[in-house]
Amino acid sequence: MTKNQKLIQWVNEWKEICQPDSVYWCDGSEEENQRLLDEMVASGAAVKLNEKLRPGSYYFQSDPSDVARVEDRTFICSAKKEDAGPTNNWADPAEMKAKMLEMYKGCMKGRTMYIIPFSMGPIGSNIAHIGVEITDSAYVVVNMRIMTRMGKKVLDVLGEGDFVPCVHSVGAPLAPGQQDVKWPCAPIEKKYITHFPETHEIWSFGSGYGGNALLGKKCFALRIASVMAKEQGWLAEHMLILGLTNPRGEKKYVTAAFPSACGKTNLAMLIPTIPGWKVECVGDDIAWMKFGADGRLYAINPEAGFFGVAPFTSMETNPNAMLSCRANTIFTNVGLTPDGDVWWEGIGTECPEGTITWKNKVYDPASGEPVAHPNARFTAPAYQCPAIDSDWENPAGVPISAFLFGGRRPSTVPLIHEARSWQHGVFMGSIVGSEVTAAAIGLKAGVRRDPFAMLPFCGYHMGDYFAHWLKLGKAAKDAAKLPKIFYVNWFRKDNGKFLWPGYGENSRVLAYIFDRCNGQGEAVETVIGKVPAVNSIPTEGLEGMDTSKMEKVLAVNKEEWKDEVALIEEHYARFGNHLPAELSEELAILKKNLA
Ligand code: SAT
Ligand code: MN
Repeated sequence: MTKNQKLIQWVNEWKEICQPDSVYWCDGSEEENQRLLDEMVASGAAVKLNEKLRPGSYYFQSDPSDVARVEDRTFICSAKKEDAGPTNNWADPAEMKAKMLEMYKGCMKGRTMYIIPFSMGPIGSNIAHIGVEITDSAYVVVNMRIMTRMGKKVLDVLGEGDFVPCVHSVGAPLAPGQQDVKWPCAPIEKKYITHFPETHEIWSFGSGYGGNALLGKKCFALRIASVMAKEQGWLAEHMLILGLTNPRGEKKYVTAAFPSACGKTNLAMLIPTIPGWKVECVGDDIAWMKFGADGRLYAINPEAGFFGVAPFTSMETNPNAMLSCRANTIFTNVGLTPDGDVWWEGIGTECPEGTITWKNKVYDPASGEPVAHPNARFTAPAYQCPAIDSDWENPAGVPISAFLFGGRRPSTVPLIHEARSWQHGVFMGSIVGSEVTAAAIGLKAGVRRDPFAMLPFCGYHMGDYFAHWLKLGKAAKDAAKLPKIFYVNWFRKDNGKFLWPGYGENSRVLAYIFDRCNGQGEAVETVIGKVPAVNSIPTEGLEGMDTSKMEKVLAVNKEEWKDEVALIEEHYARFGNHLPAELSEELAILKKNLA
């Protein structure tokens, strides 16, 4: 197994606290995986899907109270409150540990404690890091096996080395003889997703769903990794990574950060509409980046699978995602059809009669309730994606030529604009935001700022995070080798109608970005940065697009940007004296340009 004393001792400590019936070290093998799945089918926790329609795939329904990440139960427990910053929930680490230790006491009674050694990133990559998750959920084990590299091979490379300890319990001990439920979890007020940034620890209690429970993803690869990245001079970002090849066979990689509901997974797996271009996927959610010996930034996808939103994924919107989950996939909270396949809203077919909803009822169209929960997910191995990049597991990573930021903005923000400098690009990242409707998430309607799309994922003070980005740019051996920074907006509207078709047509914007990175493509200086000359984005074959529409989608309206400045000032006020002077300077430049 392992000779790692820290690991052995840590597991023993938690065994004493949680009092499981048994402790099981996961080896990551096919046999182990199949046994756990068979056990869950036998217990009623899972349904095996039709082997002909959906080979090797399983179906789960969560408890109706446990369906998504719980941001208001998520904490950054830094020693000083100030270090968590205004965008995180903070709690005192000693108090939080004392409270949670009480909850962890005996929390695994009647259950197995699984030990999951996992690598975020290709095993042995110098950008990768190792974690070990303790959990009492077999569902977590089988998901972690898809989402990470997991098992014995990880212990082998870990040796006596260091790892990020991740503790997870569903918080539902079983009394002797007590029958388990299909999806054990604790009530909302007992759910805690906590991070201890100084000691790089993660403690999670009470939820079995997604990022609350699969601790390698948001908890480690973003919140704790962002802290490690600041300490060690690299980047842990909420970004997709894609490879772009032009008709001459030249290839470049770009990453992109968008708030949720902006089509990030769709962009990661996009099928270009412009002839001769190719997009390949390295990752759809997270990028870890370090400088290589040549002075360029290299990125790896720390994950090994996709934890994708199912509803409205279809052969129309994202065929590569549909094909990624054609087999060997875990489906959670979608519908189950009478022939043993899955169904969800927007899948592109009629709902078969007799389909079972995520709430385990026969679907009744008259009920007004959906078949799939809006946050229903598929967990699918990345290697099954037809567009997976040949270098997606390259331990050295892929060299990044451009960063894209974006949001959902019906007005103000043009289809694309380019930063004048790294500092200006950091300014762009810091003001990322999406328009939300009041109904959607119970927020005030308007622009919800989500800097670098990291709002729920930055493990420390967001102002210090901006400073880290600025510092990283200054640390570059050769500034000319830093990625160029662009801001895109696929969602601009005119008279209530989208001006840009989006989806595969976004390849036209990617082609322009590619050319800019080659010192080509035409840009004009505006008050907000460089905007393409109207004819420099290829629009041949794009129905309904003409010069006047292109002018509208690229327009920079000074009055709109004056309103935007007021909103940026309000946004920046939150960061107090942690806001880097360079960003105030960029805002001042924008104001001067608008005067
Ligand atoms: O549940 S996850 O955190 O993995 C996905 C998401 O909510 O972004
Ligand atoms: Mn994400």
